[in-house]
Parts: sequence; C-alpha cells; structure tokens
Amino acid sequence: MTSSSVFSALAPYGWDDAWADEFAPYDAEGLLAGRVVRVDRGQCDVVTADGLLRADTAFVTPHDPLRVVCTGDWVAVEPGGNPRYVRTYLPRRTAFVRSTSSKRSEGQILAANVDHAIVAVSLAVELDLGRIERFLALAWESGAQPVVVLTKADLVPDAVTLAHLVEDVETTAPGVPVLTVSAMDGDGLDVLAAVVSGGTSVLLGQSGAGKSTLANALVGEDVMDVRAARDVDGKGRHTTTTRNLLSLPGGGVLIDTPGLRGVGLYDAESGVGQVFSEIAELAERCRFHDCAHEAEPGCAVLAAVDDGELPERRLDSYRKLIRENQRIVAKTDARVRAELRRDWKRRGAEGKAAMEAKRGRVR
Ligand SMILES: Nc1nc2c(ncn2[C@@H]2O[C@H](COP(=O)(O)OP(=O)(O)OP(=O)(O)O)[C@@H](O)[C@H]2O)c(=O)[nH]1
Ligand SMILES: [Mg+2]
Ligand SMILES: [Zn+2]
Repeated sequence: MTSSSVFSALAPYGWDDAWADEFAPYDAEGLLAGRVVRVDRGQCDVVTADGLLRADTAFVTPHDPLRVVCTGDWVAVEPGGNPRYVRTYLPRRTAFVRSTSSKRSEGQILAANVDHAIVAVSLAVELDLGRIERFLALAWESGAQPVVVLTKADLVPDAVTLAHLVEDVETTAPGVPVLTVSAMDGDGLDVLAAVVSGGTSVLLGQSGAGKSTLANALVGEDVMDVRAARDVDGKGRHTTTTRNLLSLPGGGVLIDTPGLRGVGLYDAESGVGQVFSEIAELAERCRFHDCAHEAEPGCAVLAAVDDGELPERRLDSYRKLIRENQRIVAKTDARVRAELRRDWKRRGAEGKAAMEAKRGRVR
C-alpha cells in the first residue's frame, strides 16, 4: 500500500499530512491506518485503505473509560489476525467527554477528533436553555467549535415566534452560531451543509431531536434509522444506538450519536467559562478582584442583573454549573491518581502482550 493510495482512500475521512506524520512509526511496523466509524462492545469498524475492517479493541487500555477506542479515533490496526487487533490510537486533537453520572464522576468519551460540535435542539418541545448551556460547556471544553442547530422549524407556528426562540438561544450562547433548520421542507439545510463540509462534525442532543434525520439529509440517502419519538421529553426508546461516522458527499465527516438524556460536566471549567463569557467580561469591572458576585459592594455582575442586562437565570445557571464542576473535579482527582498508578503496571503488561502477539499471530 503506497502512501498516496492511503491518502486518497482516507482523505474523505479526514486524513491529512499531520495524521500521516503521526502514523509514520506504525506504518514502518506494517500496521494499517484507519478511522473508527463505529464501536460496539469491544469491537470496532475501521475504515482503512483496504476497506472496512472489524477489529478488536481489547489491546487498547480497556480499563479507563477515557482511553478506550472511540468513534472518530485514528487507529493503527494489525494487518491480519483473527481476531484482528487495534494496536493503539493516535493522540486525539479533541475529545468530547461527559460524566456518565454525577454520583460516580466517571468520564465517558463520546467522540474524538471533532472540529464542530453540533448541538441539535428540537423546536417541537419547550426550549431548555440550561440544557443547551450544559451541552455547550462540554462542547467548548472538547476543543471543538460548538454550533447550535434548532431543528423542526416547520413546527413553529410563525416567523415572529421563531425569531424570539432564536434570540433566546443566541443570548444563551455567546460566540456560538445558531442555525434553524427543517429537514421536513429543507429550510436552512444549505447553511448547515456548509458548516459541516470541512473537518469532522458530531451531532449531539436528546433523543428525538432529529439528529439522524439531519444526517440522512446531509448524506443524501437514508443511512441512519429515523423513528418518531414515543414521547416528547426524550425518555422513550432511542432510535440510534451506536455512534456512527459518515463521510459526506459534499466533503466533511459527520458523526451521528444516540440521544443523550443528560450530560454531566466532566472537568469542564474553561468550557463553562466560555459559555458564560459575558459574565467573565462583566466581572472585570467588579470592585474586588476576587468578587464572588454574591453580595459584594461594587459588583458589576449583580449590577447587570439589576439593570436587566444580564438575565438572572444566566447567573443562576452559571453558579450551578461551576459548583457541579467543582464537585466532579474534587471527586476525580483521587480517582485519577489511583488510575495513573494502575496505568504504570498495565503498560508493562501490555508491552509484553504486544510483543507476544506480534511474534505469534501477525504474518
Ligand atoms: N416536523 C418535523 N419532524 C422532524 C424533523 N426532523 C426530524 N423529525 C422527526 O423527528 C423524529 C425523530 O427524528 P430522529 O432523526 O430519529 O431523531 P434522533 O435525534 O436521531 O433520535 P435518537 O436517534 O433517538 O437520538 C422523527 O419522527 C422525524 O421524522 C423536521 O424537520 N420536522
Ligand atoms: Mg438518531
Ligand atoms: Zn462581582
């Protein structure tokens, strides 16, 4: 396999010179480069220059949920073997991580190497601005550029109502483009198509938000199952059950994900700061450098709430997310330390296993 044929096969999936450089040592070992398009119980589908391959991920540090192979990862796959193993994944440029439950503070990686994190929000149900802020905090934290897509615009009765809804979301999302689309009548799809035509985008949001419907519209055929949500609060059955990476005909790569009931923060302090950037700006004008914006004299944040310039809901939401994040971080530190110790032991064992596998199975 020449490097130019690898390039032409994988470029539609986002392969570039920097990935090729990163992969060079594995190439020298005879491993295949590929991108993970789906992960399913210890197995993953990897698109390579040899086509779509199934590979086992057991080799890649299975104990740390943040270090498991995930959709969007670039991996080095063994050229043969039964099962065929993923040897490792290349260092991630970005990673979208949430905590699975606020009690256990365990991180779960949802997508890797994503440039645009598209938060799909249905206009068919009442807007939950707090939930949007939460998604955006994780999106900023991931290193990707967040975009909010308000779906099912055809269900909003009139243009004035639609404009108000968009405005509410815009004030909630400084620095974030807010698009409205209707997959039903095609409105706004061209703008979304332009956004996703470069780099890798991930569709995130609640079940029934219309993510897979958008994926199908962007791909131009029905590659993902779409089903009517059984109830409006997203607690019904999830139609999409795995994260799927798709190459788009107009350029760009799209990852469709199963609906998320909740997204807990996971070490997202800077992400939270970016979601509430106007509060940080106001805080620069507080009299005290370490103002907590609770009851301090000369607090510019509280003054802005009094003036109606800053919605009180925003300040409450900011405080809530900051506190939640602090709780998660406090719990994580001890756990992460314990994990790092385990890591050292594991790495030794894995090195040995890799050597044995190479001797026994490959070629
Ligand atoms: N009226 C209207 N309905 C839509 C639109 N887009 C999607 N829907 C409907 O919304 C329902 C859910 O759509 P899906 O695309 O399956 O939602 P999803 O976000 O992928 O859901 P999960 O896979 O469960 O996370 C389906 O019945 C769609 O037909 C739209 O633009 N307008
Ligand atoms: Mg879906
Ligand atoms: Zn203040």
